[in-house]
Amino acid sequence: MKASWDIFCSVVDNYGDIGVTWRLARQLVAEHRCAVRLWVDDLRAFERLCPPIDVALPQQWQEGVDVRHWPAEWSPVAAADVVIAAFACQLPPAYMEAMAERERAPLWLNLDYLSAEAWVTGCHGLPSVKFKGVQKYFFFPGFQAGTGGLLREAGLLERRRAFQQDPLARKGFLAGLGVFAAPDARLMSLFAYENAGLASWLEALAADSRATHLLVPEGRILGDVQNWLGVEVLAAGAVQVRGALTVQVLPFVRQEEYDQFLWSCDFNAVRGEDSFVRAQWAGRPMLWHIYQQDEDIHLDKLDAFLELYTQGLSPEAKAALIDLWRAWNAGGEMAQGWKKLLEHWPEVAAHAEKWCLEQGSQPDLAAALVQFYLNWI
Ligand code: TRH
Repeated sequence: MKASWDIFCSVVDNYGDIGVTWRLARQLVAEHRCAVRLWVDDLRAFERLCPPIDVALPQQWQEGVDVRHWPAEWSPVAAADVVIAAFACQLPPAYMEAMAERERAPLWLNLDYLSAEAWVTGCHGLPSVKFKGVQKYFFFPGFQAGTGGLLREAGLLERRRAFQQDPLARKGFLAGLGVFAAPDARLMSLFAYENAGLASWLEALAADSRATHLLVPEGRILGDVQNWLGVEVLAAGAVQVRGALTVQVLPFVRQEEYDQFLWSCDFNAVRGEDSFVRAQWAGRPMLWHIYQQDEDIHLDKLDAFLELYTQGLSPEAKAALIDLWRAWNAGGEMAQGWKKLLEHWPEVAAHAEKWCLEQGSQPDLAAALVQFYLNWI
């Protein structure tokens, strides 16, 4: 019999919570033949990533996943064999009782935030709290052996490579989005939170000797783009040219398309957790806007990732990359850092592909979860 899985997703803000859990749910169904219920408390956020979602329905099937609206008033259901609380969300008390009532206790996991910090390896898989005899475990995604790995669908890197080696596929995909960049232009994507450093970066791109075509999906950074451009309104479809820089605003695309979008670009600025991982699978140079946390603890996470990611780069290229990422995450001046990065572009580009292949040789997160369950039973 198929193992049943319940994944609980509470959307705190933005799209990372649902982005990660939806991706995981689909993969467990498609590749591991699990029966998955995905409980989501905000179907509107879900709808942005997956437009067929009907926000009015308490239950619906999407790509083989049993999608449930997680209501404020919980109605009792039987607990699954495996229960995942994503990002430390609190399960409904009545569901916890249902877990305790099962003849055989379920495997209860907290799927944690992604971090490259060294302590993650030591904590991954450890027992956490207990509820009436039901043991909860920490499950940490990560970049190193000894962690739960990263979400990566079967054949993803092969599909990515085939796409990037096929200029017509790229052209066709971009044309479908209304993107017709000059053939010699550097194509870049920008998905970020509000950032005071953006103006200095756009300034540098506009003054560059090479053309840049910057694609900006609708979202939180748009206000800063608009201020720099000095325009009244900026919405999907807008194209503005300043010097060597063309800025084009795009609608938010569905999650599968976002991959091709990243694969199409020469450079990707991403944020949060899921887009950050997807940019790594694109095998192209990138810039991460990390999600801000209290007391700046996100900066430790940023440095831990940089430490890992830059291994094997020359000292100059390493310094250029680190300076640029730190400046971006401090809302600082970007022009110098960008110029320096351009000087090391071929090396940084080759390194992005190498990093992707190294990460791709490790077990993926869905497979690691299934294995954890099999070991546990
Ligand atoms: O949206 P994010 O900033 O999400 C989060 C949340 O803030 C969360 O609370 C925090 O814990 C977490 O980050 C670390 O960034 P993220 O994770 O990259 O999620 C964005 C999702 O949106 C991702 O699945 C990709 C998807 N996406 C599309 O489907 N289409 C698009 O056009 C774009 C730009 C993104």
